[in-house]
Amino acid sequence: MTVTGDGRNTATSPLAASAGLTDDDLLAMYRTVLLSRAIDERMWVLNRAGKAPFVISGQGHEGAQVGLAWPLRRGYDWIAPFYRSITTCLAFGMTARDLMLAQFAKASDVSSGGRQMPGHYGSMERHIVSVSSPVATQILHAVGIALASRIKGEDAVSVAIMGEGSSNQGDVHEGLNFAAIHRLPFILVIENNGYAISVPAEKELSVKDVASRASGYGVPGVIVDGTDVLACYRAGRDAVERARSGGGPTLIEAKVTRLTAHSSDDQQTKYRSEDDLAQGRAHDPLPIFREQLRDAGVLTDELEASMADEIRSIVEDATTFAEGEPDAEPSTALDHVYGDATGAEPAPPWHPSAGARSEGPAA
Ligand SMILES: Cc1ncc(C[n+]2csc(CCOP(=O)(O)OP(=O)(O)O)c2C)c(N)n1
Ligand SMILES: [Mg+2]
Repeated sequence: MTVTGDGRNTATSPLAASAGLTDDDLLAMYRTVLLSRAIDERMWVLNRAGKAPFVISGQGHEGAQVGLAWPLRRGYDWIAPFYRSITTCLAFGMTARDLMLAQFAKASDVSSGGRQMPGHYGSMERHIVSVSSPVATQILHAVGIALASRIKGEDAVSVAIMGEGSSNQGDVHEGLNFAAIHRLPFILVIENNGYAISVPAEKELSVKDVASRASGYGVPGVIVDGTDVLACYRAGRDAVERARSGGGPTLIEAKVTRLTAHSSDDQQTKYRSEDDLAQGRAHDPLPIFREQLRDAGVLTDELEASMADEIRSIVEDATTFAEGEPDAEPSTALDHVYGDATGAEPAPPWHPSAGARSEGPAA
């Protein structure tokens, strides 16, 4: 292992080299997966303790999310994520505090000032489009952003991310067709976990793979194993290069597993067999990635211990910090829902242009 003065590991194991990465990159990806899992698990504890009203989880999707997000340029490219995109948002620069502020719906929540449902992350500064509750609408936002990138002469890539159930919405046909015709710098990521709430994939789709639909738009459709982080990284990297260089859109379908119920309001043992649940657990990307890094000699006992300590303290800090932040003022509940009569409504408090705004429009 080659460690620089600032602690960076610049070594390149055969595993890292096979993806054009360094061991440091692999460790940073693994750390992101660990952090995402730890935050997610904490959210469930908070829910069961009566402190968080609703949790929607990314557990089981982390490997695909980290691999696919890694090749993007943070704060330059754009993502239009969905409610399971916790690892994607972390990989794209959101912090544990940001995610917890959203979970507790606090006034200082960067995603929406506590106005969105939990799990609906967003950050203007980081180019993360706020999650829309009606599924699949984000493809239209992302394709519009890709068109804007083209018109402005930039080379920013725009990515829409959703589940396989959502991929059946009409918006997806319109978005992908438009993006394909105009060869926009756009990527559609489908995280296929085999369920849309309680509906199994065979009752959502008449085909086995969502990616097979890509040919109907004349774009590449790529299927990737969501437990294989580096395969996801390569698929993401190829699609980003293609989009950035004018080659047009790609549809990537990552086969993942949903380790939790659909949300904290669901009980999946009502509709999934014990065998199905066990198969899902066997496809947990976290231990699979961990074993891969250990076998490659990239992850050592010492590194694991120090990462575990670091992550524990980050999650503690984020929880304590977010819980202690003030709730939004009830008098601001209707801000940004309707414009005021003068049209002079100030920017929302989480908007970078809002500055030192302290009070909402007159009621
Ligand atoms: C337009 C619309 N229809 C229905 C819903 C209710 N709903 C929320 S999540 C969901 C399931 C989506 O399944 P999938 O796209 O496979 O994503 P997953 O939750 O499995 O990750 C549904 C039907 C919604 N939010 N929006
Ligand atoms: Mg699904």
